[in-house]
Amino acid sequence: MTSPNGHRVAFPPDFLWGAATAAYQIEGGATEGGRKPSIWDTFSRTPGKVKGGDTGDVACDHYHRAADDVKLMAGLGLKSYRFSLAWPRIQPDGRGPANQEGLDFYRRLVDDLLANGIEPWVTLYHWDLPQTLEDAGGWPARDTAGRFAEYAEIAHQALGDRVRYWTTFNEPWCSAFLGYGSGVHAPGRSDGADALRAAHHLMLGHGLAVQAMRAARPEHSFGITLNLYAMSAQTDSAADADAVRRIDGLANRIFLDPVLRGQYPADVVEDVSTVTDFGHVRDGDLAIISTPLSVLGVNYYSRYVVAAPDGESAEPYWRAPSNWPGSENVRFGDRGLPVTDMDWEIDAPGLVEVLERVHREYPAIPIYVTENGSAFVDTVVDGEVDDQDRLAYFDAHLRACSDAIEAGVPLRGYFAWSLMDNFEWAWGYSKRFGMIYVDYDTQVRIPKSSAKWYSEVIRRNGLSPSGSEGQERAQ
Ligand code: IFM
Repeated sequence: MTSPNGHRVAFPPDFLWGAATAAYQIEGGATEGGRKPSIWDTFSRTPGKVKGGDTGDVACDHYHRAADDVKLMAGLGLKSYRFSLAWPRIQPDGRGPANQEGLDFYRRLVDDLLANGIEPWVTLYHWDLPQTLEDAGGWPARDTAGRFAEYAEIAHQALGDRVRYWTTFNEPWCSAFLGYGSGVHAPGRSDGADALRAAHHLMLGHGLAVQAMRAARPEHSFGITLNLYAMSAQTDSAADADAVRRIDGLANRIFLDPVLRGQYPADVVEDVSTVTDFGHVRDGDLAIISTPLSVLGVNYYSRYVVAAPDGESAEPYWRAPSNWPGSENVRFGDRGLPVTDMDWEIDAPGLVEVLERVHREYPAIPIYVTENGSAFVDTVVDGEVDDQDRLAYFDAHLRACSDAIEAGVPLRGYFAWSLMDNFEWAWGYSKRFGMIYVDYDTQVRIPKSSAKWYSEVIRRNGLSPSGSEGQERAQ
């Protein structure tokens, strides 16, 4: 149950307040410092793949403005900053020696964060596979898992004296199913069997990397970030309930079960049996994949409302390029709730459901919300951006976090997505998720009302009645 909006909410004293970004979405400097192309460079430069032909070549120019961006973070009072390392900056060909210039960039960033009292939280992979590894087969190829573990070791060795929090992957579902299933993300391939192979090798790379890093520094925190969805059936029919089971299996349990229980869900294996026989899974893989973790990162944005295939279709499930191999013609609906600029329904109670579910069904593990946020159309008026819609979204979801904590979920921190507007993948720069507005022509940054409000939330370690931090600060 979500608390009625409006009461005062206090968070635990050591709650970690942060904001998140990802390398390709903000850095730019695509050809600088020895960086070579990733699959997102190739994909975004391919006509028709990204809205408006946008690329991450310049993005928020964070590569040149990192020091100023850290000052902005410090001004907001962030306790932690979650960012990703660009594999093609650190190991430009995805194998072989490290690129010192790439490591130096991150070392400077980390030093700056620490000097400002901000805990660096590193994600090793946020979708930017070195193109050379994609050319060698990409994530459907088993070797990529080993390459990832090698890269993780290099990065951890170089930054492990300064960084304590290590996340292997951000949202491997997207890498596997958007990248190799429907192909709407890089590298733009569409084959259900490849998507399932990719998912397995991403998890294998995760397990191998955690083992390698933990062997070097067992005191560090190691985790993975999954994008998890609340699930509802469109109607109370048995067919819709089965459709929910299928999508829950392919969106949530296909990662949660192997990583936290060491097994694939039997019903999912059955659902995808027309697509793959899981011949790519070798003895011992699941033991590696389920290497114990210190934390689980949960990214939450919305709920899937799911309905069975249309009764008129001859074949209940058919094979086609899709995010949902084996369940291609499941239908997605809505609950008539207000939506963000992504058309995603705003469903804060869904976050409580997700957090409680993970805590109930999987082994006890500390949880962090590593992403949560919303895109809205922003306008600059007299040099200010008054994004009350985004502020309200954060307020509702933070109240949901508090409800989850009250219900006993070991939720230890929250990272707003995103620190600043950035390259929203196939949507290019057309969607703004930031608490800080970025003028892409001038690279001027403007903290929006939501940023000022969040800063107060952090300062008070809680929420005031009816989100009044925002009103107080915005006046
Ligand atoms: O921008 C993305 C981010 O890279 C991964 N999680 C979802 C965000 C919003 O779509």
